[in-house]
Amino acid sequence: MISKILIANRGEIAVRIIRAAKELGIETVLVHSTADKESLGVRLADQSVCIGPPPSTDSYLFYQNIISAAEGLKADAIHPGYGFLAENPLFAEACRAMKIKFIGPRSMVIRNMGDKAKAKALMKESGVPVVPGSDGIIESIAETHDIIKKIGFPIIIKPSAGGGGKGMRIVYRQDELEKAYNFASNEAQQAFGDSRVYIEKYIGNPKHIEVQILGDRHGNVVHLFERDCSIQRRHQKLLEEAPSPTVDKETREKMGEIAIRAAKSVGYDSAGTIEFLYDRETKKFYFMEMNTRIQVEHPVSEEITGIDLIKYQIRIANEEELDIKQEDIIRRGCAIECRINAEDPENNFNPSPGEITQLIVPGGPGIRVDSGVYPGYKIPPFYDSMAAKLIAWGNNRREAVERMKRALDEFHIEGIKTTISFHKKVLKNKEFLSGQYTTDFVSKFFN
Ligand code: MV4
Repeated sequence: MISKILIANRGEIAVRIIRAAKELGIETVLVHSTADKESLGVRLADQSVCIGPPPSTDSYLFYQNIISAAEGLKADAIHPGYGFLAENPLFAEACRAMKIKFIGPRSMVIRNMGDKAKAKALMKESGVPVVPGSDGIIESIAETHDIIKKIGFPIIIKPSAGGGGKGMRIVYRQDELEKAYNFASNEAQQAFGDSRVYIEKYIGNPKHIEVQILGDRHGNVVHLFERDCSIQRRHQKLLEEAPSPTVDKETREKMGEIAIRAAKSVGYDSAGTIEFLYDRETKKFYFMEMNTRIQVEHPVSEEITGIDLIKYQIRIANEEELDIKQEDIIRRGCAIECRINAEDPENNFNPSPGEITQLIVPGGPGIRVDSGVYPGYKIPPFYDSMAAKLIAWGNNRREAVERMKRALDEFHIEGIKTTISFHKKVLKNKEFLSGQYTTDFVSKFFN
C-alpha cells in the first residue's frame, strides 16, 4: 500500500497532487529547487526537500537525485505531474528498479506512445482511425511520391520524436517538398536528437479534441468524454472546455468508444488522453497522439463528471480495481478552464515573472481555482509561466461562460502582467461563443 508519495513537480500541479494525497490519507513529500523554496506546495506538503539549483536540468529533471530522495525519505511512490519527468520512460523504469511505484502507466507504453509514428501504426492496427499518410517513417523524399499520389497535397511532415507541434512543416506543392523535408528532418535532429519524420494529409482548420481515459491494472478502461482544446497559441493551450460545443451525440459516443479501444490496445493502466484532429466539415476524427500523463486541463473533465482524476491515478498505481463502470460516468453541464499565465498578452505573450504584490482570487458558485501562488509570492523566471487555472462550471455552456466572465472580473493580480485580459476578450468573441472556433482562432483574432 502507498503510504507516502514523493511529488516530482512544482507549481499548481504539486498543490493539486498534495490535496488528492491528503484526502486519501497518504503522506506527501515535495522536492523543490532553491528557486521554489517559498512555493505554496512546500508550505502544504507534509515534508519538503531541496534537490538542486534553479535550472530544471539540475533539479526537476535530475532524476537520480529525486529517486535517492525518495529512498532516503521512505516514499513508496512518485507522482511526476506533467512536463519534466512525466513522459520519460527511463524515469519510470528507474523508479521500478528501486521498488518505488511510478504513478503513471507502464514504461513500455510511455516509450511506444512517445514515438509518434509507432503510436500511429499501433493505433491503425487496432482499428483506430488515423490520418491517411505514410503509416510510418519515411527514409527519403523518393518514398513520398507514391503516398502523395494517393493522398494529394497539402501534406504535413511531422517529426516522430516530437509531439505538440514542434518541427512540423506543411507542404502545399511538389516544388516545396524537398526543402521542407530537409528542413523538418534537420529540425527534428536538432530538437529531439532524432531526424525521423513521417507524412500525413494536411487537414485544414481542424479542432483539437481529446478524450480523457482511465485504465486500471486489471484491464478495465473508461472514458470521461472529450475536451475541446482548440484555443491555443503556438501549440500552447490557453483555454479548454468540456464537452466540445461542436461535437454531436453520435460523434461523442464514437470518440469515447474509439478512445477506449485505443487505450485497451496498448494495455493502458493510468489516467491518459487520446488526442484527435476533428474535421468539422466531414465530422470525421483522426487519432493524433496519446499523452501518457495527467494533463494541465484535466479539471474540466473532473468538473463535468465529478471524478477526481488524481485520486484515481494514485489508487490505480496502488493496484486497486476501478470502482466505476462506464455507465456510472454521467456527464453534467459544461466546464471551461482559463490558464492564468504570468505573460503580457499585449506584448507577444512575453513572460512576466516577479512578485505578486496584491491578489484577490474569485470564488462563489461553480468556480474552482487551482493555483500555486499567494500574495507576496515571487514567480521565478526559470520555469513555465502558468500561475493559476480558473475553472468555471455551469449547468449549460451559457452559464459556464457567464460565470467565467464574472470570475475573471473578480480576479485581481497586481505586480505582474497576466492573461486575464486576453481571456475577457475571448469570452466576448462571437466565434468563441458560437463554439465553431478552430485551431487558428488565436492567430486570427489576437495577432
Ligand atoms: C495536424 C494538423 C493538420 N493535419 N495533422 C499540431 C500539434 C501536433 N500534435 C499535431 N498538430 C497538427 N497536426 C494533420 N494531418 C494540424 C495540426 C495543428 C494543430 C493541432 C492541434 C492544435 C493546434 C494546432 C495548430 C496548428 C496545427
